[in-house]
Amino acid sequence: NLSLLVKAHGRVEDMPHCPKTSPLIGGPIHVNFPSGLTLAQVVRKNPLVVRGGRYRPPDCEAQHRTAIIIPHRNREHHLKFLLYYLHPFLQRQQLNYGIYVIHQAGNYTFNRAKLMNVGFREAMREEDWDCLFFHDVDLIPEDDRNTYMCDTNPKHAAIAMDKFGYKLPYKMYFGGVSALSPLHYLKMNGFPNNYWGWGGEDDDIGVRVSLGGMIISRPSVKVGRYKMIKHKLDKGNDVNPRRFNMLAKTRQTWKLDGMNTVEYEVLSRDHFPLYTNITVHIGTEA
Ligand code: BGN
Repeated sequence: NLSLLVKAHGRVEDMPHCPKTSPLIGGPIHVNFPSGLTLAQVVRKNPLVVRGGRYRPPDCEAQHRTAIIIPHRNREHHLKFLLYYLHPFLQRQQLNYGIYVIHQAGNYTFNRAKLMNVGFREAMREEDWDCLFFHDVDLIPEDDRNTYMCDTNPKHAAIAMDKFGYKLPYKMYFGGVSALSPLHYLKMNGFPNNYWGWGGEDDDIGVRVSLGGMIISRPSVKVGRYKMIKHKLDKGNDVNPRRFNMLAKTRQTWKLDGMNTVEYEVLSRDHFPLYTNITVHIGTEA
C-alpha cells in the first residue's frame, strides 16, 4: 500500500490525526525558577525534540503547526527557563512546533518589533507554519489550557500577567505574547520596523490589527496567565521618547513601513538542540 510508504521525513503516512483537544492538557502550572538548572538538563528532559527545537507528536498527526518567535539579546538566563517550561507545555498540546530565537547582533538600541518581522520571514522560509506566536523571553505561561494555536482573528494571549495583578493593564494592551496566522500578519503589513528602544511598538501592532480590518481575540483571564521573570530595564533598551509621536501616526505609516520594507542581514543560522538561533544585523535608526 503506497500510503503506508515512509515519507521523506521518515514517518508513516497514515497516522491518525491528533484529537481536537489534547488529552494531555492539564490545568494551572506551578511556575518556579529552579536554581542551577542547565540547558543540558532541559535537553535531557525533552528527548523527542529534534535539531532546531522542532517537535511532532510521535503517535498522531498534529492538527496545528505553530512557530514560536522570541526576540532576544543578552537574556540567556530567561531563555533557559522559558525553554524549560515551553517545550513540555507545547508537547502536551500535541502541536507540530518549532522555536526560533531572533538574536539582535551588536549593541545598538534593541528593536523588538523589527526582530519579529525577521522571525516571521525566516520561520516561514523553513516551513509552512499556520500560526506564529510572538513571545517575550521573560513570560512563562501558567495554564495548559492557553493553547498555542491561532484563532480566526489575531489573538492576544498574555492578558493576565502577574506584574499587572493578573489582569489587562489597559483595554488595548497587545504586548507580551500574541498569535497571528500568516494571513493576519500580511493583512496588517506585519509589525513596524522603526520603534527603537522600550515601549509603544506593541500598541502600534494593536492599532495595525484594526487598520487591517481585524479585531483582537483573547483567551479567558483564567487561562491567559503568565509569570514574568523579574529583571531590570536592559542596557541598550532605553525608553523610546519618540513613541508617542510615532503612535499618533500609525494610521498614515502602517502601509509604508512593515513587512513590505523590512531590511536585514542574517549573520548566522544555528540549529541548536532546543531552538533555532538566527543572529541578525538589523541596522540602526534612520
Ligand atoms: C504602555 C507601553 C507599552 C507597554 C505597556 C506595559 C507606551 C506608548 C505610550 C502611548 N506603551 O504604556 O509599550 O507594553 O505600557 O508595560 O509606552
